Amino acid sequence: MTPTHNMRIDAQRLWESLMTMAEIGATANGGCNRQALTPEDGEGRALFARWCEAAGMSVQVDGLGSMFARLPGRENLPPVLIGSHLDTQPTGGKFDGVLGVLAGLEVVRTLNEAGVRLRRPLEIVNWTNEEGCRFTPVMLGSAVFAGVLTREAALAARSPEGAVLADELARLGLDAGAPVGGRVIDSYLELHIEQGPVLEEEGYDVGFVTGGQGLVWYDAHMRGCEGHAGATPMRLRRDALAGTAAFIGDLQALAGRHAPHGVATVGRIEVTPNSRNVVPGETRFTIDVRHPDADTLARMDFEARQAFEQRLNEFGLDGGLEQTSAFAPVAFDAGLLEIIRAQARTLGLSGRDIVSGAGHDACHMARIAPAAMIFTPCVDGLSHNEAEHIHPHWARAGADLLLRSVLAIANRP
Ligand code: HGY
Ligand code: MN
Ligand code: MN
Repeated sequence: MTPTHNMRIDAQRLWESLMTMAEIGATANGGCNRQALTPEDGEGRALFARWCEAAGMSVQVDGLGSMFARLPGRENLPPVLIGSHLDTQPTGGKFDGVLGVLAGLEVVRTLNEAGVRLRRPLEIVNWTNEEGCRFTPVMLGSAVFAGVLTREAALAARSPEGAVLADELARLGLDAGAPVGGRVIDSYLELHIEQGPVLEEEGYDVGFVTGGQGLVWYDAHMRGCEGHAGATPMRLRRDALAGTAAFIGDLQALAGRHAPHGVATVGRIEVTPNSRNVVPGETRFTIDVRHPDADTLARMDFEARQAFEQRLNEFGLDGGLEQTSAFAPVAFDAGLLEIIRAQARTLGLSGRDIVSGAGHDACHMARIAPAAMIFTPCVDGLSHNEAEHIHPHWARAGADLLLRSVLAIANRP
């Protein structure tokens, strides 16, 4: 048996697995479109399951379709979970989420080759609907597992096209009746690309993620009066899109007032009737506001709502804001982070503490067990973009650190 203190993953095999998975839902511009519970997601899930079974793991699927590939331990103790997600944005990249799931598989493949049996069982997780773009809320599978969201609310979630999550599970042959969560886990680790510019700009191999920022999502609509684009004088208009555009400007100013960490985004907008010579009567749009400090996030929530009401009045509109996702900033486990930093030192990897700008399943898991994350840099900090890219040596460094951290954590007394 290989001594564990100098074990490393097989970087070529990991890269090949990443590229094979990226072929599923591949887009013309080099990205991936495997939105949650679509046929493409189903294909990716099936491939992952085949790989896990070939590596000697048994795969369980919970009532929301989250997958748990289990490697038994020497002792029947609560398992260490390592995972992330295989679902992507519609114009997503090859690595967001996928790196964490397939690096977990690579850890098991490496342990098997070395004949190493961990003290605690290990489970690799593929969480359902992490992205939140097809179904809201974001990080839905881990939210129900962690008791942050009810199973009923999750099963009833509807996509913008009207698909219901429960029906999409059934269509993929997944059993919505299977249990979700409610079991003791030892700890949770997630490897993920940073999705921002810091680690690459500062030249670090890895990031020790100390926490995740808080987030509030809203669905908003503004309603005015459709009219003739030529004959309707400006003074008589109730233009829903003009009001929305002014509010979007307010959100930019809101983030600026709470710089450098405050962010605000309108990512999706529908205009009715969306005709070039009709004054828009209605808009429906999404809002995403985030900050690492809870009080500041609450302040941003208040200011956003205030600006929304002011613009409704100013443009003679009615409308509303419905909060659809919200979670507070979260701190990851100091003990796990110390183990990860120590393992990075033995691997000779340079790293720094960093707070995650993106939300991750680890943010929910931290509410029920010690959790921590490892980041790799990504090229130009780009993610949620088909050009998302990491260098193979970054994938190697992150996966090596995940392996060594798993060995230390799963075998600790
Ligand atoms: O929105 C997020 O932070 C994550 O990418 N789902
Ligand atoms: Mn992700
Ligand atoms: Mn993402």
